[in-house]
Amino acid sequence: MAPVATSEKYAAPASDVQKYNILEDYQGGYRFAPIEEAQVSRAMIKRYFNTMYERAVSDVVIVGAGSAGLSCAYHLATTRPELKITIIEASVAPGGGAWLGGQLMTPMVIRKPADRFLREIGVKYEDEGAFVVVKHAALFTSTLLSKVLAMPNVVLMNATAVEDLIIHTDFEDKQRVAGVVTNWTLVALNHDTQSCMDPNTITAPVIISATGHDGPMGAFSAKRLVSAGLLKELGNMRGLDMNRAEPAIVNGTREVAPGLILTGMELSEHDGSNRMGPTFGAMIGSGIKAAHEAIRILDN
Ligand code: 48N
Repeated sequence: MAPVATSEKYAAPASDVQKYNILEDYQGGYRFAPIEEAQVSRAMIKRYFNTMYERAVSDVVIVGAGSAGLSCAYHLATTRPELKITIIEASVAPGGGAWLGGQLMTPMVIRKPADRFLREIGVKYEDEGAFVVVKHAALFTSTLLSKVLAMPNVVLMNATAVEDLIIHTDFEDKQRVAGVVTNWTLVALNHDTQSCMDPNTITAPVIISATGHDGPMGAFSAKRLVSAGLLKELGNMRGLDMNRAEPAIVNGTREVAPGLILTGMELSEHDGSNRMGPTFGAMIGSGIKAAHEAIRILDN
């Protein structure tokens, strides 16, 4: 196969895409199309910083790409494909706590009626009556993640931490969450080791925070509401009670401060609701409810 001139866009037209047969190519000495290093860097730089520029003003920012944040993003992006949805995830690897079921065991339990969502995104499961079991939590999370990332109106900025909220005060002294303050996570974790490393901002009329229950970076927005004087104190997540916890989280998903919706386990820290342990139906239901809350706010 003659080398492709570097100026040409090397993308085999769909009709030519055939199964790779490395042995066939290998006979003549396996070759890639030639490239200059600068082309690789510029391909990344152009796209990444264009996205940052374009998403400096988003319609909805979702903080946290765990099961609640991703379920919310999926439902919002499919329901309202015109919305510019920007997901900020502190870890390099999105997915939060949904890569395993519980105690490092891999199957994932999802109580009905949340199994409807599995059928919607095409994840197979075993039906156990009151609940279903996905053979590996990573099957759920990777499928959901792939669907969310394939949506043209969704952008994921991972390895990026929300390190503050933008809170505007109007002339009547009313406060509203109006965006997020971000930094690359490695920068956010090293403010004490380097001189000032000022952050970036993303403004949006609706922020949905899904940063999980308490932990090094967890319950971020709930805690910030307290330190910013918008919430008197945290309710603090209570002990495990599956039957109380799951409906409380789904039914409690709401706009907790003007412009800020809490979803998933972050809500348990805000409200003081119970935890449910290794069952994930409420994360799906809460994420979907948060999407509806966001639409309600945007449409009013
Ligand atoms: O998976 P999590 O932690 O949070 P949820 O609410 O999506 O799902 C919770 C669920 O996994 C459980 O905890 C289960 C049901 N167990 C309950 C129980 O009883 O123990 O995802 C939160 C995501 C993570 O990926 C974090 O990295 C990210 O949020 N994150 C942030 N991203 C950006 N900026 C931040 N400040 C930040 N803080 C957390």
